[in-house]
Amino acid sequence: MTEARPRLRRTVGDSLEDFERDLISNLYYQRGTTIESASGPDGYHTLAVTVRDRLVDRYARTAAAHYAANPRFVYYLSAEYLLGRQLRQNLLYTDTERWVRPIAEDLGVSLEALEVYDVEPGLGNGGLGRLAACLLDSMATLDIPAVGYGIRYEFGIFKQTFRDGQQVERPDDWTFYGNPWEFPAPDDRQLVGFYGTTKADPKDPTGLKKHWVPGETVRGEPSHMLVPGYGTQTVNIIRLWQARASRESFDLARFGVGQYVEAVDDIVKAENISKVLYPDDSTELGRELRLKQQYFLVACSLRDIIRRYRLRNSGWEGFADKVVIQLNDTHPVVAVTELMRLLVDEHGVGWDEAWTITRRTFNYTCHTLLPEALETWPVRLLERLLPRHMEIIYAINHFFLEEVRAAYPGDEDVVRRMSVIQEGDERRVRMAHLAVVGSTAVNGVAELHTKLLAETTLHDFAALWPERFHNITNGVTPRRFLRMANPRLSTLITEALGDEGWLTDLERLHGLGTAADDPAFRAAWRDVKRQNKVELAAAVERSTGVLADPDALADVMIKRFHEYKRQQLKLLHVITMVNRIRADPQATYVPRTVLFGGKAAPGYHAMKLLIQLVNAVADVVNTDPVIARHLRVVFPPDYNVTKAQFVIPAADLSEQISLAGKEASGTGNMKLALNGALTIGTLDGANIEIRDRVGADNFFLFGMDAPAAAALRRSGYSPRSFYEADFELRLAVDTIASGAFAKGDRSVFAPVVEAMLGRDEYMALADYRAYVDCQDTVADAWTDTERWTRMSILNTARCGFFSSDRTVREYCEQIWKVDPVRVNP
Ligand code: 4GP
Repeated sequence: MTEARPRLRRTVGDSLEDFERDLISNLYYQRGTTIESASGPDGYHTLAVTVRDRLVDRYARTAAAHYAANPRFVYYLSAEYLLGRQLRQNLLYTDTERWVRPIAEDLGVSLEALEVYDVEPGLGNGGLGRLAACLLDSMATLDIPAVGYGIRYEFGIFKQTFRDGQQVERPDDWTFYGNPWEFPAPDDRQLVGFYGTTKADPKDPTGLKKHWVPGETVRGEPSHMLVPGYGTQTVNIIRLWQARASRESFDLARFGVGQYVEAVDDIVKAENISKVLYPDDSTELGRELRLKQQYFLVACSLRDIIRRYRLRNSGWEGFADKVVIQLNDTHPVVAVTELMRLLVDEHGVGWDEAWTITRRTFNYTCHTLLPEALETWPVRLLERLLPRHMEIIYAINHFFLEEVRAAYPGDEDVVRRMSVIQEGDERRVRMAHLAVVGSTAVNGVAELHTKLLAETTLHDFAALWPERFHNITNGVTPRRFLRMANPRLSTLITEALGDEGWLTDLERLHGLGTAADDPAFRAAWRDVKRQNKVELAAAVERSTGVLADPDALADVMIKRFHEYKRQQLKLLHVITMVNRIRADPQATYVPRTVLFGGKAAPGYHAMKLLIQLVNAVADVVNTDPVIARHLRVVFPPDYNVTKAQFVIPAADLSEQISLAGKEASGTGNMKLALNGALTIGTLDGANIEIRDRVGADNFFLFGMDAPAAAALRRSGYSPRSFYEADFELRLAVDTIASGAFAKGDRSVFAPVVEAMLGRDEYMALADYRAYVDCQDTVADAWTDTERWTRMSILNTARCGFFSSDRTVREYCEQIWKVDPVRVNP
C-alpha cells in the first residue's frame, strides 16, 4: 500500500538554515510578533511548534505505514499519565538541539530560560502514571503500533506548597498558556451517556440484548500529543479526552431573564467530568464524579478504537486480531462491560461471541497489593449512573459463577469469594474481579508482586486459571531518566562504550563493569556525580533557602507519601542522627544531606501531618549550628517528573524502605540505581530483582522479608515492645512526643506518636534497628571513596534489565502478540 505515500508531502527541511527560517516564520505567523518584541512565552511556543513540525512529518508517515500494514494495535487505557516536560525530549528525538543552541546564542536567549515555560502535564498521581509514559516511549521506540488513551484533566495533580511546613494544595492550571504539543481533533468527538433506563429488546429471545436510553449525554472531545520513538521514525500518539456539554446545553431563555448561573448549569456539570485529576472521593458526589470519569474515558476510547478498526476492517470476528487493549489498573475496567454493550446492544453480536471477542481483547495490569487500593463500586451507584452496565455485570457474573460452580461443586464459599459482586450491608462491584474475568492475561509488575497476587489477593483466580497470570517486571525509559536527566553521565558512558547504542540496548551497560576497575574512570564518574550535586544544591537553595554541601552523602527519598512506603522510618533515622550528634557533638560523623520529595493525597491526614513533621525536623536540623555541620534535611516542594530528573542524577543513596510485601514494584528504585545511586532497601517489589542483578555486595539490605512480616503480624504485632526494647528508638519517638519539633507543643505531632506506638500498621518500629544499623554500614562504606564509586558504577552497569524497552518486549511476546511496523524515512 505505497499509494498513500506520494500524497504526503514533506514540508520541513533538514538543515540548520531550514530550522532557523521556520523559527522566524512561526514566530511571525503563529505568534504574530518579531524577534525584537518577542516575550519568553513567544520564544518558547515558537521553538516548540518548530520542533513539533519535525515530528508531525514523521507522524504522518507513521500513520500511512500503519494504514498500509493494517497491523494489530496496542491500545493502552490509563486514567493517568505523567509525561514530563516535552521540549527537551522532542529536541533529543528530532536531533535538533545542536541547531537550537547556536541559534539561541545568536539571539541572546538560553534554552534553559525558555524551558521554564515548558510546563509538564501532571495528568497522574504517581508510579502507574509514570509507568504508562515510559511504556508509550518504549512502544514508539520499538516501532509498536500503539495509541495511549487518557483524560485531558483541566487541572492535573495539585501543586504542592508549604505554609508553616504544612502541605497546601494549589490547582495545577497546566494549560494556562496553552499547550503547544497537542492537536485538537474535534471531528473525532464522541457522545457519552449516563443515567437513564434500559428496555428489553422484544425480538431477542435470550433477554441478553437491551436498549439503553441515557438520561444525560456529554461530548468527549479528543486532542492528541505526539509520542516519538527514539532513533526511529515512528511517532505514535496519546489521545486525551475532554468533556464538553452538548451544544443545546446553554439555556438562552434563562440567561435572558437574568438567571446567569442556572443558564450554564448543564455546561458546568458536563465539563466537570474532566475538570480535575481524581477529585477528592471522600464525599458521595466526589465518588460519583470519579466513576463518571472512568466511564467517560472508556466510552470515548472504545468508540474511537472501533472507528479506527473500521477504517481497514469489517465484521467482528477479526476484531481481537487487530485490537489488544491493556487496562492500566482497575480504573478503566468498566471497558469490559462497555465493549459487551456495544457489541451486543448496538451491533447485534450474540452474547457468547461478544464475550469471546471481549475476553480476547482485554488484558489487565494490577499495580498494587493493598486491598484498599483495589477498587469496588457500590451496586446502587452503578445502577443509577450506568444502569445497562450493571445489568451486563450481573450477566457476566452469572455465567462466570456457573463456571466456578462447575469447577468446585458444592463449594459456595469459593463462589462468594470470587463473585464480581461483594455481598454485605452495601453490595459492591469488585473491579479487579471483573478485570480478571474479562481478560486474557493478568500481570503483576515485579516477580514478588506477581507471586503475592497469585498467592493472596487473586489467589482463587490464579488457582482456577493459572495460565492467565504473568509477571512483567516494570522498567523505565533510559532516554528520559539517563540521557536527558543526566547528560554528563551519559557522555561518560558513551565515551566508555564507544557509541550511543546503549540508549536502545541498555544491557550494553554491562560493558562498564570493567571500567569500574579503572581509577581514572572512577575519578571521572565521581566528578560527574559531584557536578550534578553542585547543581542540585544550588536549585535546592533557590527553592528552600537551605544550602547543602555537595560533598555530603546525598540520601534521597522521593516518592508519594504513604504509610506503607515508610517515610516515618526514614524520619526516625534522621532523628536518631540528631540525637547522636547532640549526645556527642565532638565525634566524627559522615556528613549527609537527606532529601525528601513527594506529595500526600489531599485527604490523607496522617501523611500530611508527617510532611509537616519532616519540615519541622528540617527546620530544627538546619538551624542548629552543631547539627547542621553534619546533617541537612531538605524538602523541596512539588515533587514531579521535572524535579525527579534533577534529583536522581545527584543521588548517592536511594531509600527503598517499604514494608516487604507492600510495594508492588517501584520504578524510582530503578531510575536511581541506573544513575549510580546505591540502594538501601527491603526485600520488596523490584528491589529484589535489582539486588539480584547488581549483587548483594552492592546493595544495602535490611529488615524483614515478606514472610517474616506476615508472620509477625499473625503473631500479634506490638510496636510498643520494640519501642521499649530499644533505647535509641525510644529516644527518637520521645523526641517527637516532647514537642521538640513544635516549639515545645506536645499536641501537634501527638497523632504521629500515637500511630507509631498504637498500631504502626506498616511495622516501621519492627524494622527500625535493622535499618539504623544498616545506615551505619552505609556511612562506613561512604568513607571508602574508591569502593563506593566502584559499587556505584556496578549499579549502573548491571541495571540494563530495567529498561522499559525490555518491559515492552515482554508484553509483546507474552501478552500482546504484536509485531513492529517499520516506518521509512
Ligand atoms: C504503583 C505502585 O505503587 C508501584 O510499586 C509501581 O511501581 C507502579 O504502580 C507502577 O507499576 N501504583 C500506583 C497506584 O501508582 O496508584 O496504585
